[in-house]
Amino acid sequence: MFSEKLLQKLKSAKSVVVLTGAGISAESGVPTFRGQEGLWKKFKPEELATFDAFIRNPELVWEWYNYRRKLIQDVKPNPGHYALVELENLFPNFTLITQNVDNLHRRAGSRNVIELHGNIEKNYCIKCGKRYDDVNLALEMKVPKCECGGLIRPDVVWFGEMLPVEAWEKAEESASNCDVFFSIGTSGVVYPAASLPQIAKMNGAYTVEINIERTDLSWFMDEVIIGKSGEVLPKLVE
Ligand code: BJW
Ligand code: ZN
Repeated sequence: MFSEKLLQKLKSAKSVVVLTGAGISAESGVPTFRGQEGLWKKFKPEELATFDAFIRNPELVWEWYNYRRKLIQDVKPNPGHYALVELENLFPNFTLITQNVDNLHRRAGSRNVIELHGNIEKNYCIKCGKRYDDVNLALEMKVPKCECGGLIRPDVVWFGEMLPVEAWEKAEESASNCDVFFSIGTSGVVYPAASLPQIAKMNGAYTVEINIERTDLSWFMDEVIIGKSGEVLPKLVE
Protein backbone atom coordinates (compact mmCIF):
# COMPACT_ATOMS: atom_id res chain seq x y z
CA MET A 1 0.00 0.00 0.00
CA PHE A 2 2.82 2.45 0.86
CA SER A 3 6.01 2.75 -1.21
CA GLU A 4 9.45 2.09 0.30
CA LYS A 5 10.22 5.69 -0.60
CA LEU A 6 7.41 7.03 1.60
CA LEU A 7 8.41 4.86 4.55
CA GLN A 8 11.99 6.04 4.16
CA LYS A 9 10.94 9.69 3.89
CA LEU A 10 8.87 9.33 7.06
CA LYS A 11 11.76 7.72 8.91
CA SER A 12 13.99 10.70 8.28
CA ALA A 13 11.27 13.38 8.37
CA LYS A 14 11.62 16.17 10.88
CA SER A 15 8.39 17.87 9.96
CA VAL A 16 5.10 16.45 8.70
CA VAL A 17 2.07 18.41 7.51
CA VAL A 18 -1.39 17.04 6.79
CA LEU A 19 -4.16 18.85 4.90
CA THR A 20 -7.63 17.37 5.31
CA GLY A 21 -10.96 17.95 3.58
CA ALA A 22 -14.51 16.68 3.91
CA GLY A 23 -13.50 13.15 2.83
CA ILE A 24 -11.82 12.44 6.18
CA SER A 25 -15.18 12.88 7.92
CA ALA A 26 -17.20 10.95 5.32
CA GLU A 27 -16.78 7.67 7.19
CA SER A 28 -18.20 9.36 10.31
CA GLY A 29 -21.35 10.04 8.30
CA VAL A 30 -20.74 13.70 7.46
CA PRO A 31 -21.62 14.34 3.80
CA THR A 32 -18.91 15.81 1.55
CA PHE A 33 -19.60 18.97 -0.46
CA ARG A 34 -19.21 17.80 -4.02
CA GLY A 35 -20.55 14.77 -5.78
CA GLN A 36 -24.11 13.53 -5.69
CA GLU A 37 -24.36 12.68 -1.97
CA GLY A 38 -22.80 16.05 -1.18
CA LEU A 39 -25.80 18.04 -2.29
CA TRP A 40 -28.29 19.32 0.28
CA LYS A 41 -31.76 19.87 -1.17
CA LYS A 42 -30.14 20.06 -4.61
CA PHE A 43 -28.10 23.18 -3.75
CA LYS A 44 -24.44 23.41 -4.68
CA PRO A 45 -22.09 24.66 -1.91
CA GLU A 46 -21.31 27.64 -4.17
CA GLU A 47 -25.00 28.64 -3.87
CA LEU A 48 -25.18 28.43 -0.06
CA ALA A 49 -21.71 29.22 1.21
CA THR A 50 -21.65 32.90 0.28
CA PHE A 51 -22.44 36.13 2.09
CA ASP A 52 -24.80 37.12 -0.74
CA ALA A 53 -26.80 33.92 -0.30
CA PHE A 54 -27.05 34.64 3.44
CA ILE A 55 -28.33 38.18 2.87
CA ARG A 56 -30.75 37.08 0.14
CA ASN A 57 -32.13 34.14 2.10
CA PRO A 58 -30.80 33.95 5.66
CA GLU A 59 -33.40 31.32 6.66
CA LEU A 60 -32.26 28.91 3.96
CA VAL A 61 -28.57 29.26 4.74
CA TRP A 62 -29.23 29.08 8.50
CA GLU A 63 -31.29 25.91 7.93
CA TRP A 64 -28.38 24.32 6.05
CA TYR A 65 -25.98 25.10 8.89
CA ASN A 66 -28.44 23.85 11.51
CA TYR A 67 -28.90 20.61 9.62
CA ARG A 68 -25.11 20.18 9.59
CA ARG A 69 -24.63 21.26 13.23
CA LYS A 70 -27.12 18.66 14.40
CA LEU A 71 -25.60 16.00 12.21
CA ILE A 72 -22.11 16.73 13.54
CA GLN A 73 -23.27 16.55 17.17
CA ASP A 74 -24.59 13.06 16.50
CA VAL A 75 -21.48 11.60 14.88
CA LYS A 76 -18.08 10.50 16.18
CA PRO A 77 -14.53 10.76 14.89
CA ASN A 78 -13.53 7.73 12.79
CA PRO A 79 -10.31 5.65 12.59
CA GLY A 80 -8.88 8.18 10.10
CA HIS A 81 -9.13 11.00 12.66
CA TYR A 82 -7.64 8.81 15.40
CA ALA A 83 -4.74 7.68 13.18
CA LEU A 84 -3.82 11.33 12.67
CA VAL A 85 -3.61 11.76 16.45
CA GLU A 86 -1.14 8.86 16.52
CA LEU A 87 0.81 10.38 13.65
CA GLU A 88 1.05 13.63 15.64
CA ASN A 89 2.46 11.64 18.57
CA LEU A 90 5.22 10.25 16.32
CA PHE A 91 6.46 13.62 15.06
CA PRO A 92 7.40 16.47 17.38
CA ASN A 93 6.94 18.83 14.46
CA PHE A 94 3.47 18.03 13.14
CA THR A 95 0.78 20.35 11.78
CA LEU A 96 -2.75 19.39 10.87
CA ILE A 97 -4.38 21.87 8.53
CA THR A 98 -8.08 21.26 8.02
CA GLN A 99 -10.65 22.80 5.71
CA ASN A 100 -13.36 21.15 7.80
CA VAL A 101 -15.50 23.13 10.21
CA ASP A 102 -16.80 20.04 12.06
CA ASN A 103 -14.44 19.92 15.08
CA LEU A 104 -13.90 16.17 14.63
CA HIS A 105 -10.08 16.42 14.63
CA ARG A 106 -10.10 18.15 18.02
CA ARG A 107 -12.71 15.76 19.36
CA ALA A 108 -10.44 12.87 18.32
CA GLY A 109 -7.57 14.46 20.26
CA SER A 110 -5.47 16.24 17.65
CA ARG A 111 -3.68 19.18 19.25
CA ASN A 112 -1.92 21.25 16.62
CA VAL A 113 -4.91 21.97 14.37
CA ILE A 114 -5.23 24.93 12.00
CA GLU A 115 -8.83 25.58 10.95
CA LEU A 116 -8.65 27.29 7.56
CA HIS A 117 -12.39 27.66 7.00
CA GLY A 118 -13.53 28.42 10.54
CA ASN A 119 -15.71 26.44 12.92
CA ILE A 120 -19.41 25.67 12.61
CA GLU A 121 -19.96 25.81 16.37
CA LYS A 122 -18.97 29.47 16.55
CA ASN A 123 -20.96 32.49 15.37
CA TYR A 124 -20.75 36.26 15.20
CA CYS A 125 -22.91 39.27 14.42
CA ILE A 126 -22.55 40.59 10.88
CA LYS A 127 -23.11 44.18 12.08
CA CYS A 128 -21.07 44.67 15.24
CA GLY A 129 -18.93 41.52 15.24
CA LYS A 130 -20.02 40.39 18.72
CA ARG A 131 -19.25 36.70 19.19
CA TYR A 132 -21.91 34.09 19.95
CA ASP A 133 -20.20 30.78 20.57
CA ASP A 134 -22.99 29.02 22.44
CA VAL A 135 -24.13 26.06 20.38
CA ASN A 136 -27.64 26.21 21.84
CA LEU A 137 -28.14 29.62 20.34
CA ALA A 138 -26.77 28.33 17.07
CA LEU A 139 -29.34 25.56 17.07
CA GLU A 140 -32.30 27.96 17.15
CA MET A 141 -34.57 27.37 14.20
CA LYS A 142 -34.92 31.04 13.24
CA VAL A 143 -31.87 33.09 12.36
CA PRO A 144 -30.95 34.66 15.70
CA LYS A 145 -30.36 38.39 15.96
CA CYS A 146 -27.74 40.23 17.95
CA GLU A 147 -28.71 42.77 20.62
CA CYS A 148 -27.65 45.41 18.05
CA GLY A 149 -30.21 44.09 15.55
CA GLY A 150 -27.68 42.49 13.21
CA LEU A 151 -28.06 38.95 11.91
CA ILE A 152 -25.87 36.30 13.51
CA ARG A 153 -23.85 34.16 11.09
CA PRO A 154 -21.69 31.07 11.49
CA ASP A 155 -17.98 31.75 11.94
CA VAL A 156 -16.99 30.01 8.73
CA VAL A 157 -15.29 31.22 5.56
CA TRP A 158 -17.59 31.66 2.60
CA PHE A 159 -16.63 32.03 -1.07
CA GLY A 160 -15.12 35.44 -1.79
CA GLU A 161 -14.11 35.90 1.85
CA MET A 162 -10.57 36.03 3.17
CA LEU A 163 -9.27 33.12 5.19
CA PRO A 164 -8.36 33.99 8.82
CA VAL A 165 -5.00 35.70 8.33
CA GLU A 166 -3.10 34.04 11.16
CA ALA A 167 -4.35 30.56 10.24
CA TRP A 168 -3.40 31.04 6.61
CA GLU A 169 0.07 32.38 7.45
CA LYS A 170 0.77 29.44 9.74
CA ALA A 171 -0.52 26.98 7.13
CA GLU A 172 1.62 28.46 4.37
CA GLU A 173 4.65 28.54 6.62
CA SER A 174 4.32 24.92 7.73
CA ALA A 175 3.64 23.71 4.17
CA SER A 176 6.79 25.51 2.98
CA ASN A 177 8.94 23.92 5.65
CA CYS A 178 7.85 20.30 5.84
CA ASP A 179 9.52 17.08 4.67
CA VAL A 180 6.36 15.09 4.02
CA PHE A 181 2.97 16.57 3.10
CA PHE A 182 -0.27 14.56 3.04
CA SER A 183 -3.40 15.74 1.23
CA ILE A 184 -6.31 13.67 2.54
CA GLY A 185 -9.96 13.57 1.48
CA THR A 186 -10.04 16.85 -0.39
CA SER A 187 -11.06 17.44 -4.00
CA GLY A 188 -8.47 20.23 -4.21
CA VAL A 189 -10.73 22.60 -6.11
CA VAL A 190 -11.12 25.30 -3.48
CA TYR A 191 -8.38 27.90 -3.23
CA PRO A 192 -6.21 29.03 -1.53
CA ALA A 193 -6.28 25.76 0.50
CA ALA A 194 -5.63 23.75 -2.68
CA SER A 195 -2.37 25.62 -3.24
CA LEU A 196 -0.81 24.26 -0.01
CA PRO A 197 0.22 20.88 -1.53
CA GLN A 198 1.79 22.78 -4.44
CA ILE A 199 3.62 25.10 -2.05
CA ALA A 200 4.94 22.05 -0.16
CA LYS A 201 6.05 20.36 -3.38
CA MET A 202 7.82 23.49 -4.68
CA ASN A 203 9.72 23.66 -1.41
CA GLY A 204 10.95 20.09 -1.69
CA ALA A 205 8.45 18.11 0.39
CA TYR A 206 7.45 14.57 -0.53
CA THR A 207 3.75 14.89 -1.34
CA VAL A 208 1.23 12.11 -0.79
CA GLU A 209 -2.47 12.04 -1.59
CA ILE A 210 -5.00 9.74 0.09
CA ASN A 211 -8.45 9.75 -1.53
CA ILE A 212 -11.04 7.31 -2.85
CA GLU A 213 -10.43 8.72 -6.32
CA ARG A 214 -7.95 10.83 -8.26
CA THR A 215 -8.37 14.61 -7.89
CA ASP A 216 -7.22 17.84 -9.49
CA LEU A 217 -4.08 17.56 -7.34
CA SER A 218 -3.11 13.98 -8.22
CA TRP A 219 -1.00 14.82 -11.26
CA PHE A 220 1.78 16.49 -9.29
CA MET A 221 1.73 14.28 -6.20
CA ASP A 222 4.75 12.06 -5.57
CA GLU A 223 2.43 9.30 -4.43
CA VAL A 224 -1.33 8.75 -4.81
CA ILE A 225 -2.97 6.19 -2.56
CA ILE A 226 -6.50 5.27 -3.62
CA GLY A 227 -8.54 4.17 -0.61
CA LYS A 228 -10.69 5.32 2.27
CA SER A 229 -8.79 7.48 4.76
CA GLY A 230 -10.34 5.50 7.63
CA GLU A 231 -8.75 2.36 6.26
CA VAL A 232 -5.46 3.67 4.83
CA LEU A 233 -4.36 5.91 7.72
CA PRO A 234 -4.53 3.30 10.51
CA LYS A 235 -2.20 1.11 8.43
CA LEU A 236 0.26 3.97 8.12
CA VAL A 237 0.69 4.32 11.89
CA GLU A 238 0.72 0.57 12.63
C1 BJW B 1 -12.75 10.55 0.52
C2 BJW B 1 -13.59 9.70 1.24
C3 BJW B 1 -12.99 8.76 2.12
C4 BJW B 1 -14.82 11.01 0.00
N1 BJW B 1 -11.65 8.74 2.25
N2 BJW B 1 -11.45 10.49 0.65
C5 BJW B 1 -11.33 30.73 -9.92
C6 BJW B 1 -10.11 30.10 -9.81
C7 BJW B 1 -9.47 29.96 -8.59
C8 BJW B 1 -10.06 30.44 -7.42
C9 BJW B 1 -11.27 31.07 -7.52
C10 BJW B 1 -11.91 31.21 -8.74
N3 BJW B 1 -13.08 31.84 -8.53
C11 BJW B 1 -13.20 32.09 -7.21
C12 BJW B 1 -12.11 31.62 -6.58
C13 BJW B 1 -11.83 31.68 -5.15
C14 BJW B 1 -12.64 30.67 -4.38
C15 BJW B 1 -12.47 29.28 -5.01
O1 BJW B 1 -11.52 28.58 -4.78
N4 BJW B 1 -13.43 28.87 -5.85
C16 BJW B 1 -13.33 27.61 -6.58
C17 BJW B 1 -14.54 26.71 -6.26
C18 BJW B 1 -13.24 27.91 -8.04
N5 BJW B 1 -12.10 30.70 -3.04
C19 BJW B 1 -12.52 31.57 -2.13
O2 BJW B 1 -13.40 32.37 -2.37
C20 BJW B 1 -11.78 31.55 -0.81
N6 BJW B 1 -11.38 32.85 -0.47
C21 BJW B 1 -10.54 33.57 -1.20
O3 BJW B 1 -10.05 33.15 -2.23
O4 BJW B 1 -10.24 34.80 -0.66
C22 BJW B 1 -9.56 35.75 -1.46
C23 BJW B 1 -10.62 36.59 -2.13
C24 BJW B 1 -11.22 37.59 -1.39
C25 BJW B 1 -12.19 38.37 -1.99
C26 BJW B 1 -12.60 38.13 -3.31
C27 BJW B 1 -12.01 37.09 -4.00
C28 BJW B 1 -11.03 36.30 -3.41
C29 BJW B 1 -12.70 31.06 0.29
C30 BJW B 1 -13.10 29.65 0.11
C31 BJW B 1 -14.08 29.25 1.21
C32 BJW B 1 -14.61 27.83 1.02
N7 BJW B 1 -15.67 27.63 1.94
C33 BJW B 1 -16.31 26.31 2.05
C34 BJW B 1 -17.48 26.43 3.05
C35 BJW B 1 -16.94 26.54 4.47
C36 BJW B 1 -18.00 26.60 5.49
C37 BJW B 1 -18.84 25.35 5.52
O5 BJW B 1 -18.34 24.25 5.78
O6 BJW B 1 -20.03 25.50 5.29
O7 BJW B 1 -15.37 25.35 2.49
S1 BJW B 1 -16.85 25.65 0.48
C38 BJW B 1 -16.42 23.99 0.86
O8 BJW B 1 -15.35 23.54 -0.02
C39 BJW B 1 -15.84 24.01 2.27
C40 BJW B 1 -14.69 23.05 2.14
O9 BJW B 1 -13.76 23.25 3.18
C41 BJW B 1 -14.17 23.33 0.78
C42 BJW B 1 -13.33 22.23 0.19
O10 BJW B 1 -14.06 21.06 -0.02
P1 BJW B 1 -13.42 19.63 0.29
O11 BJW B 1 -13.11 19.50 1.71
O12 BJW B 1 -12.30 19.38 -0.66
O13 BJW B 1 -14.68 18.67 -0.01
P2 BJW B 1 -15.18 18.04 -1.39
O14 BJW B 1 -16.56 17.58 -1.16
O15 BJW B 1 -14.94 18.95 -2.53
O16 BJW B 1 -14.23 16.77 -1.61
C43 BJW B 1 -14.27 15.64 -0.79
C44 BJW B 1 -13.18 14.66 -1.24
O17 BJW B 1 -13.15 13.57 -0.34
C45 BJW B 1 -13.44 14.10 -2.64
O18 BJW B 1 -12.24 14.22 -3.38
C46 BJW B 1 -13.77 12.62 -2.37
O19 BJW B 1 -13.30 11.75 -3.40
C47 BJW B 1 -13.03 12.37 -1.08
N8 BJW B 1 -13.54 11.27 -0.22
N9 BJW B 1 -14.88 9.92 0.94
C48 BJW B 1 -10.91 9.54 1.52
N10 BJW B 1 -13.75 7.84 2.88
ZN1 ZN C 1 -24.37 42.97 16.79
